[in-house]
Amino acid sequence: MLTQPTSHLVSPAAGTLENAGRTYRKKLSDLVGLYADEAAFDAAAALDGDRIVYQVQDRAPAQSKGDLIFGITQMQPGRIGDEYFLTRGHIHATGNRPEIYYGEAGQGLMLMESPEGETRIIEIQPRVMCYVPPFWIHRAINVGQDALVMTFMYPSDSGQDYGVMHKHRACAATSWKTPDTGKKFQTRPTAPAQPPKFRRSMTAETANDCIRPHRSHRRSSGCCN
Ligand code: S6P
Ligand code: ZN
Repeated sequence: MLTQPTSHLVSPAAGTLENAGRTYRKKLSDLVGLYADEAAFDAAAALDGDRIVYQVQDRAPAQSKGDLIFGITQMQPGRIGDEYFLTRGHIHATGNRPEIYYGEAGQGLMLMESPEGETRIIEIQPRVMCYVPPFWIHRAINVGQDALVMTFMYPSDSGQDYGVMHKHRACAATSWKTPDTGKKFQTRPTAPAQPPKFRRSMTAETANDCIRPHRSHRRSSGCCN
């Protein structure tokens, strides 16, 4: 039987998608291990662990290969230590599945890391479309003062692998403020704890720069939302 066409009003101001199939939210307390400054995270989580960092609404008309999942991500502005609020980040479980993000409101970054450890950053703002190619780890960051709202769509059989962020540490996919230099963000050099098989090399320099102690042993984001 054919799936029926549907229409979905996007509200950039509210960060919502009309007639979405599901909504989930990530609170600060859900995001243990994401931020470099663990003391700042612990303090913020103790103070207001229920604070919503981001909300996702999406619609999956059918799970079958060949269909699409589409939706909206609304990220609140904020920082933990010097880092802006960010999403967990993932690679698609079916690695060769791409994704499109489209800026609706606010100012953000899409941080991407290739299987070779190359980092790319695309600035997101209203009406900017960002193509996340197959096999690239991706994570969004709200670097603005207001909510960052992006719509997205990707093949329905993509799936998400969140474990990749722990396994590969994905240090490159992190940003922080540098008020002294006037830069809005920087990225950390890629430096996995144990270089995954597909990485070519890791220098002592980049290894030393990977200062983030990961907590994958404390809690894993798993593959569920
Ligand atoms: C899924 C797509 C988005 C993200 C959402 C939250 O492939 O990229 O729906 O799930 O932006 O990010 P994350 O990393 O917490 O799933
Ligand atoms: Zn994705």
